[in-house]
Amino acid sequence: MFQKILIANRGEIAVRILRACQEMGIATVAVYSDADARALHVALADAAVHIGPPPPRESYLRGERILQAAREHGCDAIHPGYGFLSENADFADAVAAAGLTFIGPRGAAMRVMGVKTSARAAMQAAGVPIVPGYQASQADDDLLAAAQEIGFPVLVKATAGGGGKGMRIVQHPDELRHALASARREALNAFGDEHIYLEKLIEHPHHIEFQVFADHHGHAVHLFERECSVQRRHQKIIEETPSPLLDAELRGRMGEAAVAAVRAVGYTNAGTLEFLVDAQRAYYFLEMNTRLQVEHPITEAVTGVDLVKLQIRVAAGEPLPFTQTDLSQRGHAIECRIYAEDAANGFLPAIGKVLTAVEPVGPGVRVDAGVTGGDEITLHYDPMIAKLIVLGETRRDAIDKMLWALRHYVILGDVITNIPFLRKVLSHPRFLAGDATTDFVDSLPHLQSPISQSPNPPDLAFAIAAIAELLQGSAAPPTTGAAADGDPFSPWRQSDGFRLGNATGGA
Ligand code: MV4
Repeated sequence: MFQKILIANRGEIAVRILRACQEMGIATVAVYSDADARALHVALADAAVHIGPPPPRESYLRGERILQAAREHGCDAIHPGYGFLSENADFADAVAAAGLTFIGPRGAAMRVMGVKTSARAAMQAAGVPIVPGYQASQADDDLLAAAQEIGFPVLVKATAGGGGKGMRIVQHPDELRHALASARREALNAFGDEHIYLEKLIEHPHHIEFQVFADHHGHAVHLFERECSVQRRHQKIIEETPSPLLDAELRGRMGEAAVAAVRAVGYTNAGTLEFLVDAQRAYYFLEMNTRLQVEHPITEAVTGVDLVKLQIRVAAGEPLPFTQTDLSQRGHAIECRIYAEDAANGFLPAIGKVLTAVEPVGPGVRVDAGVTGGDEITLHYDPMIAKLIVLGETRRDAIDKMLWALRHYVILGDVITNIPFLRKVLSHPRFLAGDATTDFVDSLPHLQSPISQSPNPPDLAFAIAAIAELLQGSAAPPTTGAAADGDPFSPWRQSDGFRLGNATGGA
């Protein structure tokens, strides 16, 4: 097993990974930018290395600098978290070349999946259903002929794509040339690669992904699905498992396809197969994410598997401790992403300082937060404040528990949160019926109209308690001194009741 792991990330996921390391008795090294000198992940790590100014290009994306920090601190592995360097094949290869372990798949597997057309080809060869499409030629005339063959509407996609960039819906043959030109421009700008391909447009799909895991001994399993259809502009908002759309038979077939995909590319460690599922419940491979995902806790909740510990164990060469038949889904889990954004104002980031956060606590409630009282949400990074995860016996039970938890999550400060918006979505008849597709949030403009930000009576009680703490003068951490230096023993970092705003957030 590893002795010391460098965590090449920030925020809640860095804290999540630190926890797993601490439980396993593995020493930790954090990295941080100027913006994060006083962040929770820095305070909790055994050591921390400053890697540059706030912009990611100058800090969290500096692979060479981070690798150097790992070497200097005698780390034997690097966990990349999600985002930043997590799907950078060259970084994974560089870590391995330096004699350290990258906690994730090999660079080669990332490259196959990173190029969307090679992923489609690999999946087709493995017998995984892909969306009908065309990727043989870049010539406009060939693409037009192919689009006629596929049938309109078609979707133009970027070969190097992801996140919807370089994507164009084309309803009619006359629009294709123009769409090709603008998709190429956008793809070149975003990815430095203007290659495009065509797919048939799947209308009103569900977005359902499968968690997969493979070890270095030829074993591969799936850990069931996550329903991620509630999203806005390719930003997921609510995820749940099991998916209300799948029955045991379809779940079994999709899970088998996901495992076949993993085997076909010699994949190791944690990964996610994204599928679109249409109204007829036909499923199509969309893309593979070669990393741990933001929404991994709902899978942990229903399977009882700690995915981060498993990533570490598998990377260290241990075999998977279970087979497919050992795994099952128990209960129903939902995650809400708590963002500092203003739903009533076009979902603009509403950043600022979090004075005090009072997290909901109770059976089946988990908060993964990287931000605590006194921390600033800045424009440099994702404005996610925390992930709220609940586990209920049934879907209805989980929804009720989530609504309870959202009512009892108090975040005081300069930030506006999407909590009122989340409550509206969770109470909406279409969500309650399990009918939400990827266009659900955008199709309901009234959800985005002004929503009351006023807290309910239970919140008010928390707010008064928090203000009482502020009046005692204990809530604002010093801007210099122990906490500013990231001292983990600073009383400002204690969670034993010295601070009302529990700094530890966890499971
Ligand atoms: C699609 C699609 C419909 N048909 N492909 C969006 C991001 C990119 N990774 C793939 N995306 C889509 N591809 C076909 N052939 C609809 C989407 C899509 C979507 C997919 C998953 C989750 C949310 C989405 C929101 C809008 C569009």
